[in-house]
Amino acid sequence: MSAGQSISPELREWVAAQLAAGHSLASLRASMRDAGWHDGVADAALAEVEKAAKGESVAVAPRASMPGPDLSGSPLYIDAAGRRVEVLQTLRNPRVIVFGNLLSREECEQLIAAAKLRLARSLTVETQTGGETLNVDRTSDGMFFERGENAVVATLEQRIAALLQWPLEFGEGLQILRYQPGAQYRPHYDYFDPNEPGTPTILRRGGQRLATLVMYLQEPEHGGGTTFPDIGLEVAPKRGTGVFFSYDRPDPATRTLHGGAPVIAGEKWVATKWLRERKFV
Ligand code: PD2
Ligand code: ZN
Repeated sequence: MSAGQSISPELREWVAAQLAAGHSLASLRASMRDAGWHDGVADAALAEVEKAAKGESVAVAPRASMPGPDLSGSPLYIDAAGRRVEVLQTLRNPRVIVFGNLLSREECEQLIAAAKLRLARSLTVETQTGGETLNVDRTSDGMFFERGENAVVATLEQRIAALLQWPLEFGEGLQILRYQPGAQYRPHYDYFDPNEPGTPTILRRGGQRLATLVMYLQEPEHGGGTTFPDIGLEVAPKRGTGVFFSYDRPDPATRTLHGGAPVIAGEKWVATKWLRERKFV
């Protein structure tokens, strides 16, 4: 088998889903080649899944747990690595939680100041290939911090891991976005679409995304709420607060479609933390 590529559980699942959806082996092989998979790996994955379909059952590990705060006892506050985070709103299905006092004013300002030096027009992960491209649906500017890149990022990541009861290493690097007037992020899902040929490549870095925490670092004067069209919810982008939502499968049935409404006046800054199934490398 070619160096650096192997049949991951994600690739196996993707191939099985495509075959179940009626795609031919030839079209799958072509999609996999376009997405950068070597022929040997593609053929081995196709053969393996075909074999499984004929007799042996393919074990799909159940998701043991999901990220999220401990809401037992309906707490108004949660001590997260020394910060008293407020629980302001909770929704069970889909799971959406609005937190207050998640970041101090100083932390928001420090994140913005450090991010400003590296801002560029936002890219999104391109699920056709697993690479990154400019996306017309997202007109903000952005950047990523490495995990633990500086003191404020490291502190915040420890807080998030404690609050959401999910290992720090399972989190992607923190993303910072700036929306100027007119900028928006059209409604989308944060999970990676299992039907896209680039998805197995993306999933090799830590599996699926399971949850999102959007934190508001600077509030605009008007507009810029985070919207959830399927459930008629709009979260106001108040500095220091954040909205958490989780999705236990990569499927629209999770009703986690969400977007950033256009900023009407002022500038909106957010930090986003995505949580994966496994260690994000
Ligand atoms: O900035 C937002 O409100 C927003 C909305 C939807 C951010 C994201 N998605 C994201 O970073 O995924
Ligand atoms: Zn999003």
